[in-house]
Amino acid sequence: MERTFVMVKPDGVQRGLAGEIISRLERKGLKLVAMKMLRISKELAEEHYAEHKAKPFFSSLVAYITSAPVVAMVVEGKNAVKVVRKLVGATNPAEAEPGTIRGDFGLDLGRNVVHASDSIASAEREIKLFFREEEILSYRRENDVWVYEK
Ligand code: IDP
Ligand code: MG
Repeated sequence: MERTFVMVKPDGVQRGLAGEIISRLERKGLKLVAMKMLRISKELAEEHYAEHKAKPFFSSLVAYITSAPVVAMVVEGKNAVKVVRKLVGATNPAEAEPGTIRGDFGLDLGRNVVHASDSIASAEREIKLFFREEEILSYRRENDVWVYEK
């Protein structure tokens, strides 16, 4: 099974959308295997968004993501990376399709409510940044026979 990293950003937590976002992941059939609430440090933010270091919005992005607590998760499922990116929607909430998290809950590029890994390699890197191996749970879900054909 594939794993991806999902995070309710500070605006999502402040606006009381953490439960709604977790609920959408659960309803899709995805399995939560790790979750924590934390206030991201400047160092962790810079590492997490390292690919954007040279971008003009980098310092405001770091300020945003460290401004208040976030809810970080590891989510597991068939094609989890791609499926979660679809649920999350386009980066700019103004362009994200209705029905997606960003399409339903955001208006501004700099306040787009949620993060999700964009590839399997990013997922592995981001999961390691936020979780120790022992914080990721391995457990059986009895209703998986109703989620997966095999
Ligand atoms: P993603 O979150 O959809 O993967 P990325 O291009 O990886 O999008 O950008 C990371 C985050 O940086 C975005 O989610 C958004 O919060 C922020 N961001 C991206 N582009 C801009 C911009 O042009 N202005 C302000 N913030 C931006
Ligand atoms: Mg990205």
